[in-house]
Amino acid sequence: MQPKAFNPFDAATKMRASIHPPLTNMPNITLHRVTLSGHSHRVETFLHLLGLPYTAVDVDLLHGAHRQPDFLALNPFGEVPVLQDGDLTLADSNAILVYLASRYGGPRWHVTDPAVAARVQRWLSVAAGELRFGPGLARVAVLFKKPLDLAPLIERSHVLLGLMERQLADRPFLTGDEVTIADLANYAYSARAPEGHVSLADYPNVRAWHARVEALPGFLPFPVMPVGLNAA
Ligand SMILES: N[C@@H](CCC(=O)N[C@@H](CS)C(=O)NCC(=O)O)C(=O)O
Repeated sequence: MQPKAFNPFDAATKMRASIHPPLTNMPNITLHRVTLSGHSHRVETFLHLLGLPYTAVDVDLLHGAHRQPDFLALNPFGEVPVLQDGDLTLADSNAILVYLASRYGGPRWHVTDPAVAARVQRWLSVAAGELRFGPGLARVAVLFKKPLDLAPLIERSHVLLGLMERQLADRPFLTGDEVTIADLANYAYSARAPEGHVSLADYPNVRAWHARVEALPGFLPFPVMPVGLNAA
């Protein structure tokens, strides 16, 4: 019997399938979210960019729905977003981004190069740290009239934005030439910094990066609120 001729296309298809198994069933995804939450937005916009269908459940934070036993069973931290994919329940926006990228993102979003993956992680940490407790918290203080001392939050936000400005001086996205989940994670709270009285006027590279993220096919806009520097 003749040995079967090597077909590079078959080999490549098999190799790809072993890394990214084809979706045999459409996923059954539910996103528990708040539309004004930047943490929710990063996940929801990624679902749109990936073209994944999902059911959205609005969690009524104002009336404490996130402290009820049914929600705490999904996330004991009592925070949105929470994503359910079939039997899997995941909390924490950045963890969800990592999951979606590796489960559904294909080579476009699933970073395998160790150095690039580390750079992505570094900026996910910034999103969970400096961004959340700088422009994120300043916005929360203004939008939800929280009794927080705004001045140090504004100061902290400008330190971060200055750093981002320099980072984006010679690259289109935070980690290099390609968009990654790190850009999605850092977008909403930096783009809406003016809602917390943090001006973006001195950060042209940051504003150009926002525009690049917004131009991604499928990008879901994050609401603009008439508060802070946006107030009439
Ligand atoms: N580490 C969490 C933080 C999420 C978070 O802070 N969510 C806010 C809304 S933006 C929340 O649910 N807060 C509940 C509360 O205020 O008690 C993540 O990345 O998902």
